[in-house]
Amino acid sequence: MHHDSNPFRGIAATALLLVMFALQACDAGEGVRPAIVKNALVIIDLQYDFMPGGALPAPGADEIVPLINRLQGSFDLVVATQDWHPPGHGSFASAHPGHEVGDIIEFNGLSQELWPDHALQGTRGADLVEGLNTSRIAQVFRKGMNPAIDSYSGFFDNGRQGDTGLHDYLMREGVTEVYLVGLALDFCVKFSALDAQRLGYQTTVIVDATRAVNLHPGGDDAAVRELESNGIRVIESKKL
Ligand code: VGL
Ligand code: ZN
Repeated sequence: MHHDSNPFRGIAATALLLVMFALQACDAGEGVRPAIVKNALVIIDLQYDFMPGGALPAPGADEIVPLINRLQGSFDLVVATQDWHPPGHGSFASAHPGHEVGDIIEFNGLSQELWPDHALQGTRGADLVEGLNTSRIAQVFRKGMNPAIDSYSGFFDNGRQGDTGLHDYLMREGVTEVYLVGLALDFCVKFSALDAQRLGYQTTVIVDATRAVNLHPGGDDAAVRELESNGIRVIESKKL
């Protein structure tokens, strides 16, 4: 009998193909990475006022700039946020006579920590630091323009009324994974990461590329615990 005339060969080949097809279908199931993953590096508030010597410094913030420049090359897309307050912004202690920096007040129905004047539109303190390589930054999303509400997250204001357009932009670009770096870990990085996670992005904070203001001692450790307990990955850049 000739090989080619063996009918079992054809049946075996068909069965094998069916098994392979079934395995592939399983692969596409839940819990498996989608075939197309696009990641974005979101650089939060890398501005002079959050640098040592600035109005609201995060100690060591200058040290993360070269690292953030190096990291950019590992991502499909790079975007940034910029805190951008008008004079007399409601988050400034100076806008609330009788109160001082660090006080927590109720402001338009929300709990508001009071800050020194910072990130004033058009001032050098609000500029992104010159050491930051901006050649790959596709867009800068400004926040904190509404004097009646603060905006820690790069996605939404603190009352989740207004949004910056960052989510729409990332969706349009097909981004599924968000990596966050910048300032400050215990405020704008943390709240941006929590929103990214809630919005459905696979979310990672690269912790050595952040610094905290630590207005409350231990703010950085508390922030890391809160991020991790919300399912957000907190990694060191060397793990990338
Ligand atoms: C920030 C407090 C007030 C930040 C901005 O960038 O983390 N923190 N405004
Ligand atoms: Zn601010």
